[in-house]
Amino acid sequence: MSTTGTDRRYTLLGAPFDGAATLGWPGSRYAPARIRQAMSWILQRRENGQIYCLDHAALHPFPEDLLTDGGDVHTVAHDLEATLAAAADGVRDTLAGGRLPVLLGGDDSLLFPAARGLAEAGAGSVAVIHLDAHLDLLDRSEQQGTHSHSSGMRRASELPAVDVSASVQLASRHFNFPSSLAYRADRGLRNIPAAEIHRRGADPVADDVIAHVSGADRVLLAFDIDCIDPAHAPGAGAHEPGGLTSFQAISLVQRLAPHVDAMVLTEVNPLTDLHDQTANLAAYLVAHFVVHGGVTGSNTEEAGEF
Ligand SMILES: [Mn+2]
Repeated sequence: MSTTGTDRRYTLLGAPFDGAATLGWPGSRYAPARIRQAMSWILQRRENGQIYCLDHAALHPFPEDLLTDGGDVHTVAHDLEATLAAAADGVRDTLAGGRLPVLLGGDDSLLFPAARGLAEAGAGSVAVIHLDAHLDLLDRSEQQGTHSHSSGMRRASELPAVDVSASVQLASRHFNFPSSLAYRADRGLRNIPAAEIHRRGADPVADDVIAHVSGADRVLLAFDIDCIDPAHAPGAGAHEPGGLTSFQAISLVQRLAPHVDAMVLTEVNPLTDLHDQTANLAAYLVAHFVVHGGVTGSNTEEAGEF
């Protein structure tokens, strides 16, 4: 079970790389800069080490060092392997320094190094909570190779430390390869499609997920922005209708955050975005992740009556 407590602190790492976006639209290399810019709008609401969360009528601690910017990892545009290694090193080193990484892609090939970095940070098992319209379980193909943005979850699930039966995929929809179904069944990888989240609601699903991953020692939240409906997140690598609303996505992140040890947020694409709508949503997802995961002791009474 991941730790919760009062002293969790986060470091933002950018990975401005979309060289493995072998299908869909490239452009996520521009996301870290745009998400950081959107983040500054949110952070200016801090006062005296606190922020007021209107969703729960609560004051939350937000000390200066709750979220710091560790800069970009050393991506190498022509070298996928070097880029993935740099991202994994960044995640592992951040954890070794006692902080929790928030890795901003970049395309979804970065799921794999995020899982690897979390696995390498210590002994024990890792569960992955994977929010994505797609399964990303492709083994290999001529066009996409073995480590594209369609194979991140497949490669992560092959890491010895990853407990596949404690992992879960959320918000998938439409059609995928029958071989991916066979792989899921073979490995015991759970799937909660978007349709089920729409039926059951985000909070009951989040509670279910928290119970499902509770057997693992550490938990990765792998968030492909295309888990959200293109109406809410047009700046993505692909458009898959029927996705989560921005509210459902924020609700899931708020509830899951205390149980998560690292986050990777991928596929935000400023080149298909509309007035930075998706970069802004991504910044809010990160802000809710660190506010709700980083510190306990929020004071609802102090804020609740006004
Ligand atoms: Mn996807």
